[in-house]
Amino acid sequence: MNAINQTQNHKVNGERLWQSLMDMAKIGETEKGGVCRLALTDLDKQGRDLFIDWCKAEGCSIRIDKMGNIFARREGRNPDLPPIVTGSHLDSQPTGGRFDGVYGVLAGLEVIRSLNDADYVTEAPVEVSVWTNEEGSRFPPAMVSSGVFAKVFDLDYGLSRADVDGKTMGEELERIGYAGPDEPNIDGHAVGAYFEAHIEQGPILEDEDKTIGVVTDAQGQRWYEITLTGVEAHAGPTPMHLRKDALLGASRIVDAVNRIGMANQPYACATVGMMQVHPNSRNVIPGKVFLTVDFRHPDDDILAKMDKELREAAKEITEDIGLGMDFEQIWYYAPIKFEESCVQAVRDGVELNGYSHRDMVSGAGHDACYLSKVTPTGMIFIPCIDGISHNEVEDAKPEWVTAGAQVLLQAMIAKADETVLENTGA
Ligand code: HGY
Ligand code: MN
Ligand code: MN
Repeated sequence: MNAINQTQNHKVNGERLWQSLMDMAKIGETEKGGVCRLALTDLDKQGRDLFIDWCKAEGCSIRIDKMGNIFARREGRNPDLPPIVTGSHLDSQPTGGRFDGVYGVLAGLEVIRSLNDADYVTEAPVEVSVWTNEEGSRFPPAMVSSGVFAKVFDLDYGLSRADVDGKTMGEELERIGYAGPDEPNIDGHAVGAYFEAHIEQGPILEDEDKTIGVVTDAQGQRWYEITLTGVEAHAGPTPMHLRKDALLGASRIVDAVNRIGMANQPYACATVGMMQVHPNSRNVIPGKVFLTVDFRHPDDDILAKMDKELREAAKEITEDIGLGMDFEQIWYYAPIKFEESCVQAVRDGVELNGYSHRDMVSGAGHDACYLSKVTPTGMIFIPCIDGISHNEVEDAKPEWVTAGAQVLLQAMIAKADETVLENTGA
């Protein structure tokens, strides 16, 4: 009997998980039924505190590292084995939903609760992690703390990430009391394997009426910050041909970004999500515009081609109008392939429960993308209603929430017991 079959008697409690999701959603809840819990705000602290209280009630020990990453640990029979870790993030977008990130954290807590219900001790320890600032909304880039843990970024880089008001992650971690003592990297904290459960944040699973996405890959990303400088001038007396209108330049770049996305179909994603116009006064020709670009593609060569096309377009546009330009790529990671034994553990868990499923490439970035650089990693997707996410209406069905946690429980036990099952030839 292989490892996953040993787990078939263990069941999660879907109602309990759903209730925890709804309780957590009260923290930072918005009028439209979503959440706004930006990284390292007081509301993020409240969510972290609640999660830690729930974990302590389950007998977990708690570790916090210098990036504020939280690890709730349930001991196994063999403390010398590296823990099998699951988790995600508690920070949200400004108009975020009740499931993005939170689902993976609380599905992990449900694994702990279910193991306690069954009074079952795994061979390896099990941990649930909360990664600081996954969204990269308040402090760009995204996934910065799992990136420090995976040694993609150094600690100083991580702590120095600043928001639009100049507040750094380091300062805000101190302020909310989550600047932990532990080294925030894989060297100081071995991980045997990592699983992350997450809503798909797109329409495929629901469209195909599939309950689980077995995530095999994640697309790569490139993020840019562009500042265009023209000449502020009076909107009345300044003739059109003498203007150096920074917003005209920005609008042409927005159109170029969209054209590059459309020209690299299928799969390319191209978004300008943030723009600041200065002085933003209706009768002043804008002298300065800041905008962001988010490119994604599962093929690294095409992502590089999109990068080249953007640089050429921006250069041509700014020369034509006579604008200054500061163009910076602030973040890049190549497409990710998740590790076969973890993907198989997810697939086995799905088949053991008879859930409908399909393989998927993740369109979104997740902390699992960086964990995959330092430990065997797999992801489990569940559908979300109309595929909508990063939106206050984000929603999921209780049966999907339960199914994803059930697969996570079985994959975690299979991995945590792998050594003992191998020795007994199970
Ligand atoms: O942008 C992303 O893919 C993720 O939501 N941070
Ligand atoms: Mn997320
Ligand atoms: Mn997100």
